[in-house]
Amino acid sequence: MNRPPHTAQSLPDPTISLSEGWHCLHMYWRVCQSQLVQLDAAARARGREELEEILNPEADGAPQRMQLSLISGHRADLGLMLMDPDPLVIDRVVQKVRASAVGPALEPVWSFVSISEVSEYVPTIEQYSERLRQDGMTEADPAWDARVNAYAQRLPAMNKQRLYPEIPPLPVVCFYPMNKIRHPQANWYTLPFSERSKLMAEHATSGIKFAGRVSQLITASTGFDDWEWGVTLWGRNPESIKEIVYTMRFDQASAKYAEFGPFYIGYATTAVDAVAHLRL
Ligand code: 76R
Repeated sequence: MNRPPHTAQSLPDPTISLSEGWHCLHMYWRVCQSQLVQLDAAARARGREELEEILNPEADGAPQRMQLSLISGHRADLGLMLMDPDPLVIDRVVQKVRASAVGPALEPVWSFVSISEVSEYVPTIEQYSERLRQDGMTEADPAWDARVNAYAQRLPAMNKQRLYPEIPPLPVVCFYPMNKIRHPQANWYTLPFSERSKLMAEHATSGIKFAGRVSQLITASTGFDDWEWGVTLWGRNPESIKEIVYTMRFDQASAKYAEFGPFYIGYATTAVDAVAHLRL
């Protein structure tokens, strides 16, 4: 699932890689039965083998991250999340699927293009210290140094996970896009930074209660797709997904300012299992 970093020989074109972070694509296909039955048995067998190779995250030239899921419901059958410094390495996978022998039977039904980032609301060490002060702590407090140092130690690894995430070993995968609204009565973009920061701190406090049960990746898509962020959640079980999405709707940042797009819920799988499950 997680591959070692690019070698010097395979560094992406610097003009289309990011100064930091990776390109990300969420791609969804539906199996088109009327096309599938038109393929003869040899083409289907060849197509299955091709897919197992194209969708193998360990294969040479595969993107840095690639996770397959089986999607519930009629809107899609197969989901693929891809991340890489080079957007064309990501696109190559999609084109290979299309060009495979079973490509005609795999109808792309949705996709979402985004990039990883460190949000502007992730507190710097100074902002974190300021929050401790607001909570009534002072530098004289015996726990002050421990708290600030622990945050300073945690921050680089947390930022690395936001920019170059490892895919967590959790079986349930949920994806949905979201915006912060610009309604005359509730316009996120006219709030001062201090107010937005306060709301995001409340959001983080409610989210952190799910540590260990749900892992999240927020990818940014302003200028890349029709929504402003993609939310990828990995859950230890299905009910944790329902609980986190429900709970976080009560955060002021979501209750008042968020709107959501379609939700895709699926179960992490391998290429070999996906091909068998989809009866290709
Ligand atoms: O990353 C951090 O831990 C720092 C705090 C934090 C930021 C900056 C954080 C924590 N989030 C941040 C940014 Mn989040 N998040 C969502 C959703 O369904 C909904 O209501 C909204 C979708 C979920 C479920 C979620 C979960 N978060 C953001 C942003 C970017 C804002 C920007 O940059 O303008 C969005 C759109 C967003 C949305 N968030 C957490 C979580 C969880 C579980 C946490 C705590 C986890 C942790 O800190 O380890």
